[in-house]
Amino acid sequence: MSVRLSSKPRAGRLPHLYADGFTYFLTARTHDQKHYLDTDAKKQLFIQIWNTLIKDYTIQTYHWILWSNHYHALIYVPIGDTLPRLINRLHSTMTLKLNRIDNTPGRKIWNQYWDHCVRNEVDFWKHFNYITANPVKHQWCKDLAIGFTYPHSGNPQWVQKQGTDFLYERIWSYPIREFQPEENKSSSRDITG
Ligand code: NI
Repeated sequence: MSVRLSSKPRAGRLPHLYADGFTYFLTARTHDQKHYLDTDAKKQLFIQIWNTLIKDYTIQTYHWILWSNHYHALIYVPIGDTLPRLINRLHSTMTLKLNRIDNTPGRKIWNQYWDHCVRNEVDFWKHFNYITANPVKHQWCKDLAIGFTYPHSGNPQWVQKQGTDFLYERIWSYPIREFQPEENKSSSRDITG
């Protein structure tokens, strides 16, 4: 396994280490958690850019969910270095496009992002389930079954591929209670754009 520096260390900043061939759980928020992605069209734009970039970097998406003010993704990253590049390009492109749409040049859209290197199967499924159940957590719905239909996520795709029983079984096997990655800021990165 090779480990790379994601960027040259700069004064006052620690170098970030990203290992090759690992699964990462990613969370990023908008600046001040404002609802900048508040329409379906803006969310579609994000998804379009995301799909293009992950193809470029041969990154694989296991699960994802997009809200108007943040997103989560569980991804496989063959070359660790490409993770910060993906986020930089995603965020800068979205910033440019949203500011063009809203006629707000120079507006800051994104804040920090958090990444977590998934270490084992239990960790993987807990993060997977965290995304699956996210529509309930964020009170989009009360019932998990309705959460499976949240359109801006991998949920409908997983339902189509494996069925709802599979998603229930995963949650039952790897409960997400007391698991709150969004509050773990130990690995947060500052990012511009
Ligand atoms: Ni969330």
